[in-house]
Amino acid sequence: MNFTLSAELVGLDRIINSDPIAITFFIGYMAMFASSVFFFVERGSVDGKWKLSLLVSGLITGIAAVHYYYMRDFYLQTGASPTAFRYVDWTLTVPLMCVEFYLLTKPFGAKGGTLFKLIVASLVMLVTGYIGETSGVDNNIMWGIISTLGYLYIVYEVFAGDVAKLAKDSNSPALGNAMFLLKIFITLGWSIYPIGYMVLPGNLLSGAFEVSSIDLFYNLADAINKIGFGLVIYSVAVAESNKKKAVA
Ligand SMILES: *C/C=C(C)/C=C/C=C(C)/C=C/C1=C(C)CCCC1(C)C
Repeated sequence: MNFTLSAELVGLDRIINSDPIAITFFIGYMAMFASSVFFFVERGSVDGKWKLSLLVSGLITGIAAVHYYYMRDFYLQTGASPTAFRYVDWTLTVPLMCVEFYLLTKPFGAKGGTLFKLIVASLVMLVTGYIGETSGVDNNIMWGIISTLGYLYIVYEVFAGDVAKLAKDSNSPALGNAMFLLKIFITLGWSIYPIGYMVLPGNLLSGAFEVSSIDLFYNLADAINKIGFGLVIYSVAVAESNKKKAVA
């Protein structure tokens, strides 16, 4: 008998023959999906003012799950990087992470202007990053540098700007702990992305890894940053809700 494998089966076969990148697209999809279910369900068990934060956490992983669903198929069928899907996903989810910083510090006086600046910085970072990834060998270092300026602005806001000041003045140990962890996420966790980007041909780390490993970097970073970030928010929400219960 003669078999012709459909594109889908060829893709699945590639996974079975252990293509680590394909596997991380699968795990990424499932982990994002499961995290969304978790955040949406747990929304019911925290205090009123934390429900919005958990909703946003669930939206972040939910939006990512949908994009991973498509990115996984795209990768399986073409073997290429799903760059456009990736950036559409980030353009929605990174501003939502800025919203999380805003919601955390809002009870202590955060202003809409701070949120606006964070969102503008994240859009500068992502739009110039996308141009860099798609504009070819000649200019990707330059676009990468402009993108990094947007990134550094976010780091500045969280370490020394309005977000940092409000968190400090809040006198809330739960918020203090959460901010400590979120700072680790945006410095160490988020730095995986520019490292991945530098693997592009013509960039600073080109040749150090296979170009295709850029997806491995991005998939790993997304799982850490989206799910981990959400869990930190969840832990403050639970701690603050219990505190209130104990007082009552
Ligand atoms: C859930 C997705 C997240 C948290 C994505 C974050 C993405 C970045 C921090 C990307 C940063 C980049 C640079 C700082 C320079 C090179 C281009 C980028 C866009 C990869």
